[in-house]
Amino acid sequence: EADPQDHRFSLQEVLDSFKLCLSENKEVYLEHYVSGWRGLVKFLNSLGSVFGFISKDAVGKINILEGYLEGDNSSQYATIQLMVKYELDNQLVDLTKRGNHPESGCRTLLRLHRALRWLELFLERLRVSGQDEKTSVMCADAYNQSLSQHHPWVVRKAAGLAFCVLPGREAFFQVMNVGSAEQVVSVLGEAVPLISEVYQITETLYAEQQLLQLP
Ligand code: 1PX
Repeated sequence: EADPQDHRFSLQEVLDSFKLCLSENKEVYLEHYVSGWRGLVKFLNSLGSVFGFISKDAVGKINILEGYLEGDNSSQYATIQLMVKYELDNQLVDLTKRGNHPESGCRTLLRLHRALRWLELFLERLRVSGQDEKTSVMCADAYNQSLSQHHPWVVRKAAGLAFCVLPGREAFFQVMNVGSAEQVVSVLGEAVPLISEVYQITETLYAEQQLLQLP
């Protein structure tokens, strides 16, 4: 029997993963990046089946990356920096159109990376929000400022509908499992800069290698 605790989301757990993500010389450990996302998916799953299509896509991508981490070339996937170099050096990335490598680590991670920007914006909005603000509006604003530009109309529409059934701010804070609203705000204050740093490092790396538009 699986421990039910294991299915319970804790924002602290996600925070811990993102803390472990950065090496001393600011490389991003893929293992902890992926486990941060696993934690976030737990949260999403605890919000109900309406979010199933989002969590399914995220899990698919997490599983692809985990496959590389456990595969024959796992040492090449220890950090995002190594992964990018390894896949590019070995022509394992479809650069301009989808071809032989539709599941490259580079293109798969890029999708999560774009979603991480949404997360950063959303969590910052939550952090500074007042009691009466709607999570659905904060979530939609963050999405429209970031991830939505990479999604076709149907996905934007479906996402918009899902946002409408998000629980209110208070219930949302409870699902985070870190205690009082003040404690949530304080953990967010720690989480947002960390997520932001991981995002920026990845963004710079992808920009340098011209990988930001991978198909
Ligand atoms: C403490 C609060 C934390 C809240 C955590 C919520 C975690 C959300 C995880 C979202 C992960 C989304 C990954 C999306 C990746 C993606 O853009 N995929 C698309 C492109 O992939 P492809 O392989 O086709 O190139 C794909 O088409 C996506 C389909 C699913 C719809 C994605 C909608 C994303 C909305 C993000 C907001 C989630 C709302 C959660 C509310 C809390």
